[in-house]
Amino acid sequence: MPFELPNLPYAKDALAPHISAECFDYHHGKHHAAYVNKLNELTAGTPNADKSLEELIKTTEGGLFNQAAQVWNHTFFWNSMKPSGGGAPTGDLAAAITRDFGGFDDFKKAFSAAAAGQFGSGWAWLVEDGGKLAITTTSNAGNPMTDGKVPLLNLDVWEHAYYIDYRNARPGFIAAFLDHLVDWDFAAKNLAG
Ligand code: MN3
Repeated sequence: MPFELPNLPYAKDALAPHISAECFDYHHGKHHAAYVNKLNELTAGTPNADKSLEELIKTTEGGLFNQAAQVWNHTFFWNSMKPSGGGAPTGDLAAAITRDFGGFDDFKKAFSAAAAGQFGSGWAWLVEDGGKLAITTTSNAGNPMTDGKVPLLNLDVWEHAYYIDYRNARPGFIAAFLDHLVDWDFAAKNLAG
């Protein structure tokens, strides 16, 4: 099968108590795996089986887009976090956040509000858009690459991302992501391109 489920970049209990091993059993082991399996079904025996996820995201729509984007979005999300992450970025990324949001606290408020305000299933993103940083949200499987933006980090706000550990309290999950999990080195690497 051309598309494979990547391993988590850390042990499944490494982000506890903020994200539990049980959550990863479902979110990575069931949800992410299902997107990979469905993408393999949809592309089997077609030229799309030889394309990259990025190509599929930029050139398809409907069911095929949904599966390809969800595979990419989840791998990107696992890499947007690390054990003992969170806090403020440093270096060029910190300077860009101050330049474009006014300061790190202003960024946190804006990102939290966007992530909490995404109605229904979707994603919150920090992106680079025409040389400036911006916060955006997408519905369902949406990915800002389709609008020419460069993803720097993302946060899954589908209910399946937090219901095991936070039940309905999405804001608690968002706060844990920003305070304890986000990997600013990953975002800085994406900004540097
Ligand atoms: Mn998810």
